[in-house]
Amino acid sequence: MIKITCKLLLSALILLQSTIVIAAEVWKMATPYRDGNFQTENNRTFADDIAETTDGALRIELHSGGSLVKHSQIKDAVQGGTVIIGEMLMARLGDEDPMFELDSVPFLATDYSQANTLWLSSRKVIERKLAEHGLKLLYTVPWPPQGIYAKRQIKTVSDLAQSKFRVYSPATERFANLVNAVAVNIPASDISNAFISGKVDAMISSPTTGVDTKAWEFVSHFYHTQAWLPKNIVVVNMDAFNNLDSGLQDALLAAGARAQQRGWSASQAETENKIAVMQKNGMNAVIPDAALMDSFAAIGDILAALCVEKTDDEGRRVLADYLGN
Ligand code: PCA
Repeated sequence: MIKITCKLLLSALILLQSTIVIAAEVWKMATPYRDGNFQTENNRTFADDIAETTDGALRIELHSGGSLVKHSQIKDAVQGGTVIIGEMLMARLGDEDPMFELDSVPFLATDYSQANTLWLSSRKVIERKLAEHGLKLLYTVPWPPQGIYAKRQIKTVSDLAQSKFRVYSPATERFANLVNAVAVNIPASDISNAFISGKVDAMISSPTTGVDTKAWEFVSHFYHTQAWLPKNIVVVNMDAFNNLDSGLQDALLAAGARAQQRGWSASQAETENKIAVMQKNGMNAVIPDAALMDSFAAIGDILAALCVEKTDDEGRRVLADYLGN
């Protein structure tokens, strides 16, 4: 009798164990940008990669365009664990720590090579600071360089005075204030409506976002100022990450590393392609002349000084390391 009970117990345990192994972990992933955008598509490939390399033991379900959680709430949702994994623009967190908006200081890092050097100088500190917020960083991907969109010709940045300037981060809001524009915070998904309804009439963003929003339907000029390359980050709730077995943790980190590499290449390929699309659609997409660049650089100097003042010793060390490279 005892033997039979024992056997039953054993087979029940084996059954239970195998159910545990078979049960896949499914994570919802909140992302802010639209389908088709290179950041979203890179996230989708990342999700496919994870499903494949873990044989379906970990699956990520992508919810794009802020459909699961609005961009402004993704950080808190992942930190609090209501959503396990999410993407956001790092510079949005600039008010929490200036280190998060180092990549949005005008003319500090203006091409992919400089952006990469800045990333290498700041990576460890950023990873640690995100961990202090309960977030494990998986990968980061820059947007193409930022340029000015306007409804008419801009000779210097002071021509933006009194404009209703769409902003997407504390750093872009500071830029708007410095040029005496009215800063209006609008998520990427609402840009087109905001221009068409007259809520905004100028902005700074990448050629990618210009094409995503069909900028030719509401502005005539794009100035390729190449002012900075802000980065998106993909983070996972730290407890959820720690609760994975080490095999799945490794798979997640490896897929993250591949996503980072793929994302940087995709981003780099975007700039020329998307400028060409804007031109084909009749936009005046141009390299700005010295007067515009000089006026922008003067504002950039004020913002860079502000950044040095706001950051702590660790931030200043990161900056010194970057500038020394
Ligand atoms: N596009 C995003 C962030 C930076 C960019 O190029 C946006 O405009 O919201």
